[in-house]
Amino acid sequence: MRIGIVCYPTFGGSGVVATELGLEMAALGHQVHFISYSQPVRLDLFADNVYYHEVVVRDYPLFDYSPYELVLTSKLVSVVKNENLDLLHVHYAIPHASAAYMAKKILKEDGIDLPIVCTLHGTDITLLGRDASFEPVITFAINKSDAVTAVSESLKNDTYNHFNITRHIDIIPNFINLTRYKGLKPNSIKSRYAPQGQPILMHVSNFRKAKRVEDVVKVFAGVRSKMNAVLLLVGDGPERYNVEQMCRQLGICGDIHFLGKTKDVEQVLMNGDLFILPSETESFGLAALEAMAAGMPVISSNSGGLPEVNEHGYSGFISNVGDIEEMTHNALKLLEDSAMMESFRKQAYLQAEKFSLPQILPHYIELYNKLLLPLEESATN
Ligand code: GMT
Repeated sequence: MRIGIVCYPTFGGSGVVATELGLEMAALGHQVHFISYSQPVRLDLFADNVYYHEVVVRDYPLFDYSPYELVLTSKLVSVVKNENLDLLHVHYAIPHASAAYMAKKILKEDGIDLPIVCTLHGTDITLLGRDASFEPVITFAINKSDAVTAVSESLKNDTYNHFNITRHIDIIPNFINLTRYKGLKPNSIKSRYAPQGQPILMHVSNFRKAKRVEDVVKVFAGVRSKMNAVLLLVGDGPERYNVEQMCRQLGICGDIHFLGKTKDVEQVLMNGDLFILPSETESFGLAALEAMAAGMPVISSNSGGLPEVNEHGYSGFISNVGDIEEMTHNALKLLEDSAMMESFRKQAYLQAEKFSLPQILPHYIELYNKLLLPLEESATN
């Protein structure tokens, strides 16, 4: 197959999933073309069968806002034609699905039939998509894609509840490449930030409001009042300043460390004991899955798709959004009982295995084949 993948190149989970999926398809011998405005963080350009096409938006004095979607559409048309792509898989509805639809229509004029797969990731539906300024376009683009997948049952339901969707949506959960974790051991991060061997609590996110990083700090403050521990905050974003302020107010700055963004999240996670993800909305929670792959139990909220990923009482514990008291209680329950912690560590990894690449990848391949088969049949007839 010759597949085009459109994604956001940044640290968000949708970009990570799109990149890992493309790299895996390339490893299986398919030709994969990534199309984005900057090189996706996880993209290995030296891997066989992998190509990258940058969408370059020029500034014209005429425009206050450069029309990225139009430039992307033209790029899609050009890459599909020049590279003979068989299908396009767009990740994140806005604006990728609508740009892909327009590209499809343009290509049709030249007799090219291009199937479009659209994967919904979360904020494109739960946040942006509901905005009246996007809603009609998103509804249309979802209804007109040839296949649509959502990363959790919860996201699928949200999509049906908030949009006038007249088509089938497949659920293909996010996945984890466990080989990235094989052989990794805790490294100097542990001795540097927890020199007395105290437990390390961790949180990884883009520090947006929806992540409720302040709740992470509150849970940590509760834990810290009962035992020696440190909190490592990984990532960066708009809420960081407020969170730093809060640490100062609580007088626990010395035990909270901001590590910033990292490309090496797997290695950092290997040093943690307990992961905290108290999000307000989370269609899946890839960060929780990554933590579990590193053998870390997860204390999370029950929002969106999190209960599908973090099994309560097995890979960790879930609580209502904002229930700091219960999250703190569950965190202490694990941290104070080493036998229980050990079982949960093992169970967290077993839970991650349910979402491992070999479990999930065949669903995408099956979907691609289903879309391509009718085209092959009509070409041979
Ligand atoms: O969480 C974000 O703000 C980023 C966003 C993205 O597009 O990467 O994450 C969404 O997609 C991830 C990958 O499918 C999911 O694991 C996240 O749960 C989802 N975020 C939200 O729903 C808030």
